[in-house]
Amino acid sequence: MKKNIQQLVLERILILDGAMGTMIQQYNLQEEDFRGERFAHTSGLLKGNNDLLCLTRPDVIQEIHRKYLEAGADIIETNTFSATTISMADYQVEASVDDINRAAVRLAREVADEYTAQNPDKPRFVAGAVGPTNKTCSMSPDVNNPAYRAVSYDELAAAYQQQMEVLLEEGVDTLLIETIFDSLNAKAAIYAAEQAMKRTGVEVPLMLSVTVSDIGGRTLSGQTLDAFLASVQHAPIFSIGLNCSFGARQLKPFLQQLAARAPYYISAYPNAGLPNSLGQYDQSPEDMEQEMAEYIDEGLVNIMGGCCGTTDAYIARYAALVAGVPPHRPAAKPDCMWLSGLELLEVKPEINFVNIGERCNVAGSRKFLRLVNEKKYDEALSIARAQVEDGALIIDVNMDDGLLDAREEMTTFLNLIASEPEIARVPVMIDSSKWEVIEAGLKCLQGKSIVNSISLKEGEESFLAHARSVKQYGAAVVVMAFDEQGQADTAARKIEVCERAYRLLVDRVGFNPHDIIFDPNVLAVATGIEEHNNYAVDFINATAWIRKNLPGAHVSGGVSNLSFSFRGNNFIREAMHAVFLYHAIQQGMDMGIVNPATSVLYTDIPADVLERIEDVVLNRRSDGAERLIELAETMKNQESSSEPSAQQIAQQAWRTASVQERLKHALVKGIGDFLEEDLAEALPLYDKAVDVIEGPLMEGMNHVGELFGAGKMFLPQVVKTARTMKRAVAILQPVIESEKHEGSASAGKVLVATVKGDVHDIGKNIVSVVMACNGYEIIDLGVMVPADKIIERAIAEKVDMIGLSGLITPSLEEMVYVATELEKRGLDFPLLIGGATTSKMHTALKIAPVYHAPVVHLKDASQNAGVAAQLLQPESKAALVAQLNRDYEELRGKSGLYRRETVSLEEAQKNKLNLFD
Ligand code: THG
Repeated sequence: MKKNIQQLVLERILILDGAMGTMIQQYNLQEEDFRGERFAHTSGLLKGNNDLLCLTRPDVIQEIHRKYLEAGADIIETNTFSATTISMADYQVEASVDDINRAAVRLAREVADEYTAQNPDKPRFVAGAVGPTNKTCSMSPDVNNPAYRAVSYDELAAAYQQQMEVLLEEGVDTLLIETIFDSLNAKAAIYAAEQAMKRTGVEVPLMLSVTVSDIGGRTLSGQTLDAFLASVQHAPIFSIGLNCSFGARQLKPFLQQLAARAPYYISAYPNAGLPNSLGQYDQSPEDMEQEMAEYIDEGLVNIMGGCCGTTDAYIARYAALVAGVPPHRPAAKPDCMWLSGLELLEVKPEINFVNIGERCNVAGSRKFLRLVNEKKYDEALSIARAQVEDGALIIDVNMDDGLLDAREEMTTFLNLIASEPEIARVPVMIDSSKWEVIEAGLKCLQGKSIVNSISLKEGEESFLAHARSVKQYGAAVVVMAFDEQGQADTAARKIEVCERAYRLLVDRVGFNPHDIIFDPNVLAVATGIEEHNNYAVDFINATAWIRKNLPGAHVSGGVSNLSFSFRGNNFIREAMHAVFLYHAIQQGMDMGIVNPATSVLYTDIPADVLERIEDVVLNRRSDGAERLIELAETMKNQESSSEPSAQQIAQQAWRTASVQERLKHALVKGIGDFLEEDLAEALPLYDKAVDVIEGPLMEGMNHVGELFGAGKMFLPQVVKTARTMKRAVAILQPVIESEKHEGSASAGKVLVATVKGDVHDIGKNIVSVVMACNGYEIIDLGVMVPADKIIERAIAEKVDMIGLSGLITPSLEEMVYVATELEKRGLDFPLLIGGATTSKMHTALKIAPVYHAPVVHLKDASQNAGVAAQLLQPESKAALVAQLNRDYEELRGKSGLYRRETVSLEEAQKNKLNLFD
């Protein structure tokens, strides 16, 4: 029995063919060859339309296939990269796409089967090649009209489906959606593939191959590879990989990134090196072979071939390379929700709460409604941008208004967002009660978004249909606790509806449980109607039950609904939200639609106010509502008189505290407005500017850590404080510079960088400041710095040592990698290791052993200057190294113990967010 691709890929690395274009060039074909008889009278030039050769020079195409099979290719690609009506329209031959695809498969199939027959132990396969087309679905080709699109999702999907149906009918073994440069195009192609498989009844594995467009490793449409993985997560993917872009060497870091995260087989078919000044690829087969060998050695690939510039001479070298080598083992499936905009958002348990910005909602903001009505989209976009700046991890967009064409407005606004990288960074929640508006939104977003919402309101049939559709578009979903009887208001009803919806989604639709978000209805309390008094408690109780009993599912809600009765009194409203979240998050509410600009923290609420609010939210006394209204009235009266309001008092009181307290407060609350004046006041009180950082600013940051650990702050608020810290350090920087001894020689040269994969730099910046203060010359490479760049600069600048920083756990691996690379290249820069996730134990066990030069772990910024000084003098350096060796030996001896400790260390890290990377 001939083995299929799924069986063979388990056994060995499969070989894909090389470029079609490079091979065709060798035949020196002329315009007449491309035209043949069939297109003799077609207007315009046809030379260069390679896919046409399937009809006009089938002999050439088949010979090329044969050469690749002869070279050992297991899989050959049909010559159909551009065979869609969209790409062929440029040549006015779109009427021939069916014939091209049909002929292309027959040519490939025939020779592949011939080779299989010769040697049934090495079966050959045909991949139906599907290119990206020449149009992009998530960007505007018109600079003056960013909402414009040259092609729609529906047009693309239809064109792809037409091509794929023919490919499937003619018997390809797999569909290869390749050279993906826009994830929305790719999603349309995936959608089309599923439709085509349904229509033809032929199911084949789906292969995807992305091309990265810059050295940052993003697609042309701006997504990171991690974000792309989220975008296509819904598809039944066999393999994913990279092609084109660069040569094998330059592609490697991105392939590593992909292989580490993608739960699929991995493919790679790079170009033959980088193009020379003439745009030709001239890397030799030998050189490419060597670079591809690294992929194999590092266990990165399952399928490998070649793109631009490669020929059968390149592919012929692969067979010996892959012989007997174990293929890549796919990464585990994610056990959390993945969402994406341009970047990935992993909703992991460590993120205790994901806040979704509520302000781009025509029903929830008068201002937004007015701006959309007046078509002032720039200002409307500013609302979105402000929310992201304020820490919203997702933004909700709602255009449901009786006087608006919601569908059109949704499309326009989402298209506009796509061209604003600071906004498009985050995933979108498409909020509408009209299905056609949701569907229109889904067709605009390249990331993995959230549909808000579906429900059982109209019964099971329409619920299932909508859920299936959401799944096919590749989105997560909010399920409102509604059913045929209406809105669930008691805990029991909420639980009943959510459980029923969960079973339908998981059992009947096959929905990924991590992609389900229940909304048990946040309803207004203290309305004066007694039946409403227990609404918040019911929500919180239902939340606890859902999180315990419906594995994987999340809980969210529209938090501002809670306080509708207190419209006009924002302090009370925000305080109610803070109280509600404080209790609901403890019971497992892990997402919420909120105003991200809210500034009231649970801990800010004066005790008397807190008591009355908790009475209401937790329904602790029957007169709770009255008493809160009473309190709100007095606050309102104050507001309406010329006296400052209680809210203003609460907000301004801190300005009368000592300067140290003010600085601390500003940090904790993320208020940047008074930094200039407060820092100016603080400076004379300290010896050196850097002491202000090490004193009150640090204290503030430590307090943030405590609040976060206690669940009294959530991540975006922490991010806001971090941003304030950065601003404070930036204000102090010039003072620190001027305090350095003028003209004195530099004590030494230190290169600092936050390692690849990590964007945190507050700690690194503080270290830089402290060291600069001590007379060191700092070369700061910033964040996300790959090993290569660190090493190149260290050599070029002849630095005395390298400081590596990182806040997140994967940075530990990356630091080991940097050390390994330093060792490989025979270098001996001492390494300073610092950051929240680093530890002396990890340094002793993992980093120091791979590198012969000194590797020193520093637990905080204050240690750096001293250690650096020691490293610069031979005697003290020797003493330090001896001490390090003793310490590390001792730690390694304890490593049995360490294994136990790592668990608790990791646990500890989960609960603590140390800001000093
Ligand atoms: N669940 C889900 N989606 C939702 C909700 C929900 N989407 C909409 C809404 N509820 C959540 N969004 C908001 C947005 C704003 C307000 C309340 C909920 C709000 N706005 C001010 C008001 O009405 O007083 C308007 C202030 C202004 O005009 O600026 O309170 O529950 N899944």
